[in-house]
Amino acid sequence: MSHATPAGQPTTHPAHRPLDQAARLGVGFIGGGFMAEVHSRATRSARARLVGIASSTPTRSALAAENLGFDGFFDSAESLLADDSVEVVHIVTPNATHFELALAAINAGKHVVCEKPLTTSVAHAVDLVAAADAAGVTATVPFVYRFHPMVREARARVLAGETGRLLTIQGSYLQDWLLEPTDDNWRVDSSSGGPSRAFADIGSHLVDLLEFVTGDRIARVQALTRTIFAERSTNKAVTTEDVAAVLLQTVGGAVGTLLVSQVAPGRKNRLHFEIAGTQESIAFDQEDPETLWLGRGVGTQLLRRELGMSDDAMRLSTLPPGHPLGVQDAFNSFVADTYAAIGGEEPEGLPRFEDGLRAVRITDAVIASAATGAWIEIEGTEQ
Ligand code: SOE
Repeated sequence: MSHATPAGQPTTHPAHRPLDQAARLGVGFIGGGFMAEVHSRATRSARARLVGIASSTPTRSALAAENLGFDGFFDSAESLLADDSVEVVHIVTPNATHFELALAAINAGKHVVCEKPLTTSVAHAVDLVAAADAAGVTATVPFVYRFHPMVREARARVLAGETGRLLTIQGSYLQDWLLEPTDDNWRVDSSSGGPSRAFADIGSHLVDLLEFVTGDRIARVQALTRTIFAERSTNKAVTTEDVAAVLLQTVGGAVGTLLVSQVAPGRKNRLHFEIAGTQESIAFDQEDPETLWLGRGVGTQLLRRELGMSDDAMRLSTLPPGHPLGVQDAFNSFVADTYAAIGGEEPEGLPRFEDGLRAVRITDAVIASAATGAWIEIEGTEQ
């Protein structure tokens, strides 16, 4: 590994740091873009060592190491994986590269955090789950919206029977960052993003959250997708969807609808769900994550984060009530729990590769249904 910045300034070698630092988990990143920034803040907050980073070229790796505060950089993913001081690898690269990189990391004996979607095909996600199990490594996927305390509170209410039998689900995840035909990104190109774009990118968070909170499972889906702009500034023959509308049934007998769009004007990152049981409805909005709406025939209320909530909600309340927590805090809690699992603990609700596989299966079913109009069963769902 090189320990120089692009400008040739020396950086601190791990061997020169105080001894107590040596006990900290050594972390390496593959990928140096927007998500690497978010992950690096969480890694630092968990007091792990940012050992080194490998991006697409050595120059980019050096720049990312400098910008994100890593000790150094690696010339390639291979050299990062060969370094013994890297114990856990975060994979924050385009979707289509996840499978090979995650498999190589597992084969090198590393623990892995791999961005969602875990893979761009079901077969590859199945292989990764099997490989991580066989190697006995901790392997997680950042379904970070699970880490908002109020999401845990919603889940606890469902588990405690407060909502009654689940009747309906209404979920949406709306963004507008691809609103204009001039907006473009690697996610738009199926060769880097995979065959699904909007659903794989953000629908995956939505279905993960719905199954996590309700404890029910999506049994079958029927979907319509639309590509609003067949041509964007760089991608001239776009095949991935801007919009997906889904009808669903759960194993428990509930029915529901999902709307996922990356062309919804004014909606920046609005993940919203409302579930209705026989006794209570619960609504959550990711852009206002400190509250839950609790609907009742009589006694409807807006619950703000407060003392005395469920143990799991309190555990993730890293600041006292009245001090709003946001998505970076959720991210920090996810990474802290991943590292705790590596240390032998069993944190509640940690999204692992099996959960990544689950979202890949549902995405695959959505795309298959949109192609034929047929209802598609979600493979691997116990009835
Ligand atoms: C872009 O659509 C994106 O950054 C997603 O990739 C993230 O998973 C989501 O949390 C926010 O939007």
